[in-house]
Amino acid sequence: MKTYLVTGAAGFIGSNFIKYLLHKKYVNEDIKVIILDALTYAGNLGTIKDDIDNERCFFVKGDIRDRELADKLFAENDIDYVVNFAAESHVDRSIEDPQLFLSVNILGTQNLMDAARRAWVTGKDAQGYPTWKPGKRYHQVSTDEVYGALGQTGYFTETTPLCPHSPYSASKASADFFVQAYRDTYHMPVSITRCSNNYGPYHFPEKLIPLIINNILHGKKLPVYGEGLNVRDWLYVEDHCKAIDLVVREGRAGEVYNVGGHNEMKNIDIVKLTIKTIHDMMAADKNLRQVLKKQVKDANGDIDISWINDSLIEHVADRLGHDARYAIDPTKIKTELGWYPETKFADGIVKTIKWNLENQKWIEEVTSGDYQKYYDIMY
Ligand code: NAD
Ligand code: TDX
Repeated sequence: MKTYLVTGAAGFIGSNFIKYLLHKKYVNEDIKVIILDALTYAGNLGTIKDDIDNERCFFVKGDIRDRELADKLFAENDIDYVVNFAAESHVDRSIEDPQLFLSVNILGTQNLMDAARRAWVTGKDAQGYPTWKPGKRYHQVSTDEVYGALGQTGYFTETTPLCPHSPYSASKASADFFVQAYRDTYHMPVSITRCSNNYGPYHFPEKLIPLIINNILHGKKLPVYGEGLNVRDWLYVEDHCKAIDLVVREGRAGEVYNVGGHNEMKNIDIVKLTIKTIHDMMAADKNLRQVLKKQVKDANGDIDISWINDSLIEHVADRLGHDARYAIDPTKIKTELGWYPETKFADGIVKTIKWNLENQKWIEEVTSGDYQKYYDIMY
């Protein structure tokens, strides 16, 4: 029996992670998952409501910065693994409100590690280092953005020096430094994964791919920052979840593992591909056109889709401090743990678009409220 404390599991990657654990990987095994999530604008209980059964999966609404709550969770449960997804995750928002990112991403991480430390330390060794209950692991879900930006060639490896540029990546890098400081100072059993850009189901439509899909459905312009030449390395979310699960269970304590699928693409190419894929899917299946919010009839009385083309693209002001290129070298996790990306981008993008078309209720839920207000300010 293993007990996970998974923070931020009402968000994009965390929700995919708990679904993977509960319904795909450990279906017949006795695991317990405790979710801790503050349900910010990015956390949606609807995403995980069917997973919370109060037998294997429990939900607690709360803030990772809350010391009393963290201690209570450790006191009431024999937690084996902490997997920390909870974070403010959007670079553009970090430019508007850096302090929130500092507070949640750094202090939250440190608070969780301290609670784990209070619960898991058993005594001291001869040198005065804490000794730890066996089999415990604190895992930090980090990002390739902590490494900064690459030129046209080269890859981030685990030994690339951290050189963050945005308030978001600075906060994530600081959190990583704290995790490594707890490893070195207290010999805490920790691990870190640094992953490239994820895409897939339950991706909040403020991020590039779901934003583009959502805007096309509404017949809105598609904002591309600058020339759209910045490169991101895209990985299907379930492949990231598998990597985290492997590292938590089988990865060496104290280590960093980079996660990425060697799938580098320019933003403009992602946007054009998304436009073409939606157009072609709707051309092949008239029923799919019903999902369009902007419905114009063509000469035959069918829903017109001829306007779904590259003319929707609008080049807008560039992001401040926009990192030119990210690219991950995943050799370490491949050779040590046998991980590899199972979903090819050509398949993953079709699955993702299909999921968005079929889950309009979810999109409507998350784009109301706070997100809508934010959207109005930004665009
Ligand atoms: P997300 O914004 O979709 O979800 C974040 C979740 O954290 C939400 O459910 C939110 O309610 C919760 N949360 C925020 N502040 C909290 C707080 N103070 N206390 C408790 N819960 C809080 O983010 P995501 O895209 O799923 O990213 C998850 C993690 O993975 C983040 O740490 C991010 O840095 C990292 N990451 C993301 C990507 C990516 O492409 N999205 C890539 C690499 C790493
Ligand atoms: O409207 C847009 N237009 C645009 O051109 C948006 C929202 C983005 N972009 C560009 C900026 C980036 O170069 O597209 C690229 C991807 O942008 P985001 O989806 O905002 O992702 P990014 O900034 O790369 O960060 C993501 O990947 C790494 C996640 O949000 C982070 O949490 C993760 O660490």
